Amino acid sequence: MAHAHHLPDGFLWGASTSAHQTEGGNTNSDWWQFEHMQTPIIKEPSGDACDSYHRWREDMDLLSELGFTDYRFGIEWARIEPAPGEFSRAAIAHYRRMVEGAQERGLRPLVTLHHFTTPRWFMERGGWAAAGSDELFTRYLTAAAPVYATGVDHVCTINEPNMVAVMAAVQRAHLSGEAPPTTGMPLPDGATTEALVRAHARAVETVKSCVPHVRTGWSVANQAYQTLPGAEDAAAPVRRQWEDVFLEAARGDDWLGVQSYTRTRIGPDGVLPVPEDAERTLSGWEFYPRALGQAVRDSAALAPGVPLIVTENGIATADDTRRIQYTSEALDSLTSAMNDGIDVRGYFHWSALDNYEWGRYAPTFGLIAVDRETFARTPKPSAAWLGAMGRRPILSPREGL
Ligand code: IFM
Repeated sequence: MAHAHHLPDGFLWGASTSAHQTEGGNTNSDWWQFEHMQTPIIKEPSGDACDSYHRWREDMDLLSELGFTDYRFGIEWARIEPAPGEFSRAAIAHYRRMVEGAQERGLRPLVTLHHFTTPRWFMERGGWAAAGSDELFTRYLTAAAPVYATGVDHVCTINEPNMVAVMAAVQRAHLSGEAPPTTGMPLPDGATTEALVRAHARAVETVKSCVPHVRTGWSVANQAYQTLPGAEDAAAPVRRQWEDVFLEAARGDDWLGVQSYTRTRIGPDGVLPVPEDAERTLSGWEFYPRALGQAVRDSAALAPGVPLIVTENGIATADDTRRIQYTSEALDSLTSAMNDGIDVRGYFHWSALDNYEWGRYAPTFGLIAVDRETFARTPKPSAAWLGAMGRRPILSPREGL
């Protein structure tokens, strides 16, 4: 039988957002450009998103009132460095105000430096795989150092590098006219993977040389792979290229971010589709909350001794009772893993707000609803339920999970 689990002192308890998905008007980014191309991936452009570039105070007020003690948000390279080597003091000051605003509200900021979007000029010169990309990234981080100089304990260098490398593979196929894979996603682009691993190592060095006390890490999109008997050969390259190489690159880091939503099953012919009878979420993924417990266990196995932080976990649904059910089961599996000795230091729900889900607004991941016309914010019951645990930091795993 599982026992009530007292969260360790200082356990981070928050919600997550990213710059591009919430700010609106991120016109100088590669994604804005992509959103205005003819591609079936894009159903609608991001437009004003949640207008959080202006309404971030309201977002933070709500999170703090709901009981959260931590907030993960991103800063936007495309705004901070609108042209190569040209830095915006106003954008840096904006993000500095956000850090101070979080502190004033009792929210500890976890700041993401790169979350899928880059300046247009960076993509036009070849993106991550082009020579010198790591140099450019570190130059941006040095210029942005005033943002995280004080009041920030945790910095995430790169969000989901494995998804960035997969998107690079998709883009390459698109440009060269190759047929997209019929099931699942392609393997990550190898050159992009190598460049990101290098960029992360250099970013860690740079951030620490600017602000030595900051704890650096990166956040990997964990797939909770389940290999069916006899499918080991098919699974090996997928697991290695999609996940293990990115987890191994976190060895020696201050922490490793775990982002988990669902599981991925692999059969002898490769990644299997979601079972016919399974409940699917609005993003099309299998409703499988216990993926989180597996995700932290798998991460700990590949990066032994590195403290873990769940930097994203959540569900796209229009039925908030399913969000509560999902999150409650996910937390049960997390606390079971912690009871088994897995070192987890925090949990951030994805997402604080209903936001731009990379091509469309329909998959709503938010604890807080956002009116698409007025931008009015309305916390859902799940927000009060989850936030309250921040004030009463005890999670009770139910039996049998
Ligand atoms: O919205 C994304 C986020 O930007 C990265 N992790 C997964 C989320 C849900 O798809």
